[in-house]
Amino acid sequence: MLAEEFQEAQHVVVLTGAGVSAESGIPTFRGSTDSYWSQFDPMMLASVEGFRENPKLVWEWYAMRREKVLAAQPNPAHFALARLEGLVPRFTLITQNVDDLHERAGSQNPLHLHGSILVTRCSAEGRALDGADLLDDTVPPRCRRCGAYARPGVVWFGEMLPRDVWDAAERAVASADMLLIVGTSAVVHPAASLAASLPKIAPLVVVNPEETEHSRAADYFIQAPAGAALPALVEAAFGK
Ligand code: BV8
Repeated sequence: MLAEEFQEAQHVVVLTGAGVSAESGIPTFRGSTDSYWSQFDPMMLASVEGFRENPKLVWEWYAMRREKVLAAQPNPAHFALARLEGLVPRFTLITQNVDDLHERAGSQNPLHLHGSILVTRCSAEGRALDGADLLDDTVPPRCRRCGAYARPGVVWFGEMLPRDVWDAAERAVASADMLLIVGTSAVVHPAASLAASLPKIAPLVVVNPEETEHSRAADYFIQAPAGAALPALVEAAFGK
């Protein structure tokens, strides 16, 4: 049974997507409810071309999303994963999310495949910029050193993932004896293909209210919201 497999697992790896933050009130990537912004295609807004074509619109979309992240609180799903980390011999959290709710729930150094919405970078130099580095007489603000627009520190469609983070994520899944995939539609690559690195003997557990490519291949599919399913899983396996 799943609870026993959790108790015996030596290295549990978890991959999360926007669904784990849904119960914190952060719209999922494809499920945005916000009227004004739903007129735009997130695939366009979250792309290099989108920023090049309309830097002001893209900057304002991220500013709106950043406000939602700062106003949000971690939910029971985030807290359950933070508890699980201290209950298994080895634990690796990989997230596609650009929010910091895993960290605020107590997870130690999650691997952010797609960067962070809370980081601002120079669009030319790539370096992180803080307030003192910005000329804010334009929208987006500009890098004080080179004059290029500032951009969010996320990985856009058409951009490479940070090599070191991706390699660490692949190595973790390849050495896992259980992979838990929570709250992702499994359509974004290469994140979605991480599951293929899981050793055949290791169970794949998927938590999602909807079916996905991953759930169809799962050994255990828990069709429920993460905020309910994850605390129940940790309680059943460890009584915590
Ligand atoms: C790259 C940061 C090399 C920005 C994001 C191979 C095959 C096909 C396509 C490609 C491929 N390789 C590359 C591509 C192109 C592209 C891609 O994948 N396109 C797809 C969409 C067709 N990938 C890339 O460009 C990647 N780069 O591969 O580099 C390269 C370089 C140049 C040229 C070619 C290749 C870069 C991808 C990174 C994009 N950046 N985020 C930002 O956030 O603004 S991805 C974005 O989508 C978010 O990070 C989000 O997390 C992520 C994935 O979406 P999900 O997390 O799954 O969210 P979604 O809304 O889709 O689903 C939510 C799920 O939660 C649902 O299933 C829902 O049922 C569930 N849910 C809802 N409520 C709950 C819940 N679950 C649990 N509990 C709940 N309560």
